[in-house]
Amino acid sequence: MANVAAKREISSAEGEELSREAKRAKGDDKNGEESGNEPEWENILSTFTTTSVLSDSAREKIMFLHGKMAGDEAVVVLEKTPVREDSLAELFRDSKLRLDMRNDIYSSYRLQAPPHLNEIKTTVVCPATEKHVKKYRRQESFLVEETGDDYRSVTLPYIQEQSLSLQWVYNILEKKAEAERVVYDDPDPEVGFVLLPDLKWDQKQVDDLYLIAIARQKDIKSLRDLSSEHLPLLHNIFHKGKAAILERYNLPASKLRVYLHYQPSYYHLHVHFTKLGHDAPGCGVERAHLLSDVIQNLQTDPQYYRTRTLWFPLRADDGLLGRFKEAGRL
Ligand code: M7G
Repeated sequence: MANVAAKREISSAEGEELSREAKRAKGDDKNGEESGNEPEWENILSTFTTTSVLSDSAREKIMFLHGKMAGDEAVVVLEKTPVREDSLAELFRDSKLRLDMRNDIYSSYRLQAPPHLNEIKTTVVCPATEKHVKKYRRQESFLVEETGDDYRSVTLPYIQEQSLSLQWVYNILEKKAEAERVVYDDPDPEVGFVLLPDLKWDQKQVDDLYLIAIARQKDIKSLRDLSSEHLPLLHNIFHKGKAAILERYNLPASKLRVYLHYQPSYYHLHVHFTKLGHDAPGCGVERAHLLSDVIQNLQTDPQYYRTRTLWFPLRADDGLLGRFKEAGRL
């Protein structure tokens, strides 16, 4: 039967305490310092040499790098994490400040925080394929119009040849990886799914909550494969996913953006749960399809996503864009 795994200690106390608690998603045991169960420090990046900066943003404080690590191609993403409300007292007490300038009532400092309050979320893909490198390279995008026929004659053959490996998805479904991070697991082979924190979320605060629900059914590549026969699965993900997030993070459904990507990067059905107000990458109208709309559309027309024209952005160097051009569709 379905079960909520490793319930979080986000308190349901009232008032200020509640909002403070709700903002702080304490790390899983694996990440939590108080558990005394932290993984060992390691520096697999000591051998990383940068080939190029794929993209970066000073405002978002993120940098995507392509390079080599012990002879393998690698992509590394470095992202400064937000200041956490629950660490403010420690930050003010234990930091060092160096004055940069003072003028009248204004002053500016460089603050050196204790190292554990100044971490950089680091994502490593190694060995990385050319497709990974392209995924992170800053590129101009083009909006593509795909009819049901285009999907079958252009897109489907391309994704059957070219998709990114789904090994990480199968590892999650078979509990071979990230098992301790799972928030909710419904093992039913038809309507079941695994809900867990997305790779992009460091789980330090609920403000940028990002989870994914991965369907247990293995033969649904994307939105395009959905028909009314999948409604029980979609309802199950929608309702149980929201309930699990309320229970674990104290975040109600009215604060959640629940959607599928089209095109996704990984062709195994999964649903994104992000916090409303958090500008998650890929949550724009050109790529995100609200699960509630998907359900309604399938209720109205069982073959909706197999027949309708769908629009989506593709980067300039995406092979699929080339196929649309060759087919005279762009
Ligand atoms: P997508 O819509 O296929 O593509 O979503 P996108 O990456 O362009 O959004 C796949 C989602 O799975 C993304 O939000 C990824 O951050 C997330 N993801 C990818 N990988 C390889 C992992 C992983 O290994 N573990 C977890 N937990 N999430 C992942």
